[in-house]
Parts: sequence; structure tokens; C-alpha cells
Amino acid sequence: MKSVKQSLLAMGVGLALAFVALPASAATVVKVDLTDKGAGMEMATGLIYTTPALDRAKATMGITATPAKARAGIVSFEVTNNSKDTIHEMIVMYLADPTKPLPYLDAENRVDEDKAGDKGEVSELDPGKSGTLTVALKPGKYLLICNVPGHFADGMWTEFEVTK
Ligand SMILES: [Cu+2]
Repeated sequence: MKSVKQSLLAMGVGLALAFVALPASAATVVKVDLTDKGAGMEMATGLIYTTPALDRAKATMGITATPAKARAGIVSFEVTNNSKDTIHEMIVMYLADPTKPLPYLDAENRVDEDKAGDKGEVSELDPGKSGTLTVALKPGKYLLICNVPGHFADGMWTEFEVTK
């Protein structure tokens, strides 16, 4: 949920770092699909990451990563919004402690990105649109989330692992 200008700036910096650090061929490519069951569906709630016994079958939107892991280093996320009618995005969150929930802004019904370990994003894709985020990641557990208000609580997150 950053401005286009900020996102382009971040993308430019990311690509510049990638170019200096490693040849482009060394990047792991991860395909990320953003999907939903249509704007006519009432959004689910209570499907926030780490909620005990959550029923993900209730989710009306989702995010998948293929593959769901990568080796440490440069990772290129190629993100497609497959929705027909809804804006989605993808943010890479580093989980300092995977057993803890991400800091949440209840009033805005979304994750507090600045406090949560935001490693970069493909912000607010219109339906049918695609974008790429290239970022250097260290080993650990990550979450890929959509942070359009309500979407994280509707289960729009997936786990992603970076190995040594
Ligand atoms: Cu979304």
C-alpha cells in the first residue's frame, strides 16, 4: 500500500543491487498467483496467520508461491493478479519469530507493514496485471501477504522459506 513512486524507487534500488551483487541468472524465480472467488463473495474474517485452529477453507481469496522456497540470495517474485474485479498485492514479510502474529492495525484491518519486517512488495495490482519484485533474502521463514484492508484476515497469506 505504498505510492507508485515509492514502489518504483524500491524496485529500481532492488534491481541495481541485484545487478551489482550477482548476475541475473543467479536469481531464483518464484511465480506468485493472487486469486479470489469474486467481489460478490462476502470476505471471511479471523484467518490471520498464527490464529489457532483457523479454517482456511473459509477463505475467499488466496496467494500461492511456486516454488514455496528458495536458496538464500537474490529472489525474483513474478506476481500475477488473477482476479477479475479486485486489486491485490504481494508483500514479502520476514518472520523474526514465526510463532508470533504480525503486528496488526485493527482500525485499518491490515498488517502494520513498517513494524512487521517488510522486505519489499509488488503494490496494488489491478485485476489481470503483473509485476516483479527482485530482492536479496537471507535464510529464514517468511510470509507473502496481501495487505489490502481485510485481505490478510481473509487468509490472503502463504508461508515461504529461504534456506542456506
Ligand atoms: Cu488481496
